[in-house]
Amino acid sequence: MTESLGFPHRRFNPLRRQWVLVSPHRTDRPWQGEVNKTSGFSDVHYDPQCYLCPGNQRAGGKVTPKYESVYVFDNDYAALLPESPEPHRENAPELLRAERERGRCRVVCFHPDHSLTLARMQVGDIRKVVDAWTEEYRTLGAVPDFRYVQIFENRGAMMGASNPHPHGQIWTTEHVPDEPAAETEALAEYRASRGSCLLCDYAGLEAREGVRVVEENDGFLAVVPWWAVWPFETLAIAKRHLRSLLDFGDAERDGLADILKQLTTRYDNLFETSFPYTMGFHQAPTDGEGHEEWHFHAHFYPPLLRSATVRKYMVGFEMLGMPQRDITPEAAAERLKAVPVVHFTER
Ligand code: H2U
Ligand code: ZN
Repeated sequence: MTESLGFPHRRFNPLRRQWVLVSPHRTDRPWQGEVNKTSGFSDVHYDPQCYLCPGNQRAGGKVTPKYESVYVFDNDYAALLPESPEPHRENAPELLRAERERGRCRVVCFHPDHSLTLARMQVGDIRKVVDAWTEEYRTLGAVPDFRYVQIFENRGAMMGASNPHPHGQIWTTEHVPDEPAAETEALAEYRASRGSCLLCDYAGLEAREGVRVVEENDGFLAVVPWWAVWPFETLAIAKRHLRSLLDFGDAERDGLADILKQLTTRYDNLFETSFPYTMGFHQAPTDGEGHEEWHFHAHFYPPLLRSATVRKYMVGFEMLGMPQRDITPEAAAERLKAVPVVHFTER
């Protein structure tokens, strides 16, 4: 790392094609290594009030069955519906545009045990979740009207998760949403102009430089990306050029399960708390095109900055100008690498 990167500068995100302002001097203060007073974990394995625990009542009189590993159901409060009429207004002005958006929302319970999280689950059980995600991507993506399948997890109240029970969501839409649409354009343009894949090239670079690498296994490389916006943001990149979950072999499914376990464990260990985040996969749209340019990856966007309670706010300049971060991605990677690999609740 050159010393000049210790001063304010901006870095380019070639995947999203936007800049991030880096202000490293703002958190030059020594690291306190603060840990949380309570772990944020419950040891309640079954909560009679939880609508995701096996055998319990959900909204609208539905019952969550007594499932034993992974359970997927249609969201009772779905943001998208399979049928929705074309919004139509007589003489609608060009500046007041609307379009129909059809889709389907699913909820994925990762495990029947209420007290678990990805970080505290066995890799073999996370592998079952990977298999379920793959089947959901396959079947939802096969519907001709659905062009994108967004798999994600909101973890922790700070990120708006409504329930601590280990679960994620899948939203499928008629149009490719803005984030993956922007990435599709960047990946396609890079491939057209250089004849190689942006993320294959980037993963190679990160492996050589090493300073931003947090975790690695046979299938995946996890880094705090050069262009990270959130303090401890990470990007897990498939080592092979895999367009989507459907291109995964057995080893890569295991590799994804393992990298999720390792990353979430490092996050929890950082402030000895159940670390909040939004995590999700970006992969090829399901619009019937080949999408050779697509390269599967997972984004982790965690809000915490200095402790279990002090978070980064994306306000002011970030909302009106551009994203900004205080610690360098290299410093964040170093901290994530420095924590033990065993979960703090098991030590
Ligand atoms: P989040 O914790 O990420 O919000 O996901 C939980 C989802 O579960 C949420 O989208 C749904 C909510 O709509 N839900 C049901 O489908 N049925 C219920 O009985 C309660 C909540
Ligand atoms: Zn529960």
